[in-house]
Amino acid sequence: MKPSTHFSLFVALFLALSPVIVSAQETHEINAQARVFAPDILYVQPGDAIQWVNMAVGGHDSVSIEGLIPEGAEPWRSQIGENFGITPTVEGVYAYVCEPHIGFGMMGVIVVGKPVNIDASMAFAQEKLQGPYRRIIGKLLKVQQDAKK
Ligand SMILES: [Cu+2]
Repeated sequence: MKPSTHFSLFVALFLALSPVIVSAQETHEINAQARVFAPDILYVQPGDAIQWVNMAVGGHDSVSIEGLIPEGAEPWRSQIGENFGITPTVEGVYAYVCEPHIGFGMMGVIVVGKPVNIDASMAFAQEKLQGPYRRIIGKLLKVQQDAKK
């Protein structure tokens, strides 16, 4: 084949695949229910969008837990009652709480790609977290166990 034929094939292949690449980014919803997030553990791929919905009824927020997101990732804090979204690209485990309902254990974990920081997150949670924040440890444990399967 001539080099120009190679190039044409490459262009044709790229055009054929590019819609697939774009549509591979999914949007995932986390539904704020009475005192829980559903699902409370969510697995996504880097670049996927995450939306917290139904936040106004009951007055929920989503606040990342300091020390429990991957290094280099952006922490977040939504307004109470606001539907809110993030699109994390840094791989790893992210933990968050609903501050008004933290006493009910209203919190969750998002795993972006592989849970590369799960052991460090678990160690941090066990050493540093106080009071109701410690209820995230059970969810981290589940992620840790799933990662070993
Ligand atoms: Cu809440």
